[in-house]
Parts: sequence; C-alpha cells; structure tokens
Amino acid sequence: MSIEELDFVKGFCRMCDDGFKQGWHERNGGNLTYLMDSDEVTAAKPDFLEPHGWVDLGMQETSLAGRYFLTTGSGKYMRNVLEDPAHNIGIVEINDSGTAYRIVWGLLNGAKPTSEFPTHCMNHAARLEVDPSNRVIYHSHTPGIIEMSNLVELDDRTFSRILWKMMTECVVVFPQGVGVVPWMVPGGVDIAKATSKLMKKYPAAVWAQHGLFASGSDFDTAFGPAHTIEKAAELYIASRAANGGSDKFLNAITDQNLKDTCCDFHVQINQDFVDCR
Ligand code: 2HA
Ligand code: ZN
Repeated sequence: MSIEELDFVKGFCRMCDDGFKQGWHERNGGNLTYLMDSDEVTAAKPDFLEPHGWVDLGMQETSLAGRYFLTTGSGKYMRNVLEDPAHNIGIVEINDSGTAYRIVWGLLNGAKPTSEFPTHCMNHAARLEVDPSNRVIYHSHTPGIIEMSNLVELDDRTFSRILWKMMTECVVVFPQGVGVVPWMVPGGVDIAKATSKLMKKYPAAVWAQHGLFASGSDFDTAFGPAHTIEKAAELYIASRAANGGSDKFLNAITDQNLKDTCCDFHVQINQDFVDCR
C-alpha cells in the first residue's frame, strides 16, 4: 500500500479539506500536524525516500525525539491537499535529541514543513504531558473566533464563559475552557512558548486576531472541538448583531445551568470560570 493510501494519511487529507470547506483556510492559512504511532511508521517506511538533511528546530523537545510527524507544508494551501498530498504535506522525522527534523516523504520540489512547526512541536509536547493519547495539533483561521477577539477582553475566563453560554453542549465539549494568546507575531518561538503554556491547561487556544489551535487524540477529537468553538463564536457575533450590538441578551445560560449540565454529563467543569458553588 502506498503512503497516500494509509488510513492516517487519508484522515489527515480529509481534515484539511473539511477545514477548507468550512472557510477556515484562505490562501495558505492554517496548518495541521499528526504524531504517527510505531505501526504507522512501520507501514509507511517502505515508501520513505532518501532523507533530506537535518534542519535545526530552534528549540529542544526531548519527548518528541525519534518520533515522526505528518505535517502540512509551509506556504501550501489546504485546498490542494486532498488532490495532491505528496506536494502539499510530508512526513518528517525528529532526531534523537529532539533538536532537528528531516523530511523522509512528501513535501516534493523543495517544500518545507509548516511555518508554525515550532508551535506545533511545543504544543504536541505540552499536550502529551497532560494527555499521553494526544496526536493531533490543528491551526485554523476561524472567522467567528477572530471577530470575537476584536470585541471582547482577551482573557481565558472571559472567552470560555461566553463560548460555553452560546450553546448548551459547549461546556461538555470543552469543560476546561479555552486559553487566549494575545496578538503576537506568528511563526516564531515566542508565540510557540505562549501557546504551549496554555495548552498544558486547555485543549484549545485562541490566537487573537488570527485564529485557533486545537488538539486531540485523533482527527475527529481535534476537528470536533474546533468546529464547536468556532460555531459558538459565530453564534455570539450573530446574537450581538441581532441585539443591536449589545452583549446583554434577554435570555442566557446561567452558571448554575453550566454546572448542572456538567454534572449530568459527568464532566468536570473548570471551577475557576464559574461563579456559583
Ligand atoms: O499561513 O496560518 O500562522 C500559515 C499560518 C501561519
Ligand atoms: Zn495562521
């Protein structure tokens, strides 16, 4: 079986296309990485090409040493991934000390891993600390979240409470809430550090005026919360617009409603973000 026929590659390509169809990936916006397990590496290895030279990561992640990632390419369009995986995505190997990577498949014609590869690596390491089953980090340019970051205070509690209260099941989908990274220059180690700090507390983090980072143990559990968070943000924007711009809604989910929902669904709400006992 060729690499492009393997289930994890097909799932990866489908997710890129799903995000594009949602309107989250204009031009080359957004990126996706997937941490392969040893069976997936074994299945893909016969098709690996002559590896490229090692490239410095600009940081060290010892927990990722020797691991392999499937990643979108820098400057590549999510829109094109499904049709032509080998030119738009690729497999990279991390070296034994977790300081460098090399391309072993795909990213043809001199392409490189996503410009956000340092953020993805740090986020993988951060999520693995709190959830050893985590495999996916997904960055999208979600319009509702970007609109919301123009309008509300940029802090974790404010964002989480608004999103939870927009739709009953939100608090069940992300009961820890979401983190918020203030506006920062993308693509570097500083934003990677700020994001990965939040990803130790939350499975998703907003980038103000930029988009969203989501994580999960597979493509569904990363895409699903991203979809839910973005839908809640769009509901907030639409509700405010329909309410003359005001955020004082006639009816709203209360803090007690949030807690009762979590109790019934057996999930632990982030207690710091609710006001009642
Ligand atoms: O263009 O989304 O944050 C890729 C990006 C950078
Ligand atoms: Zn981006």
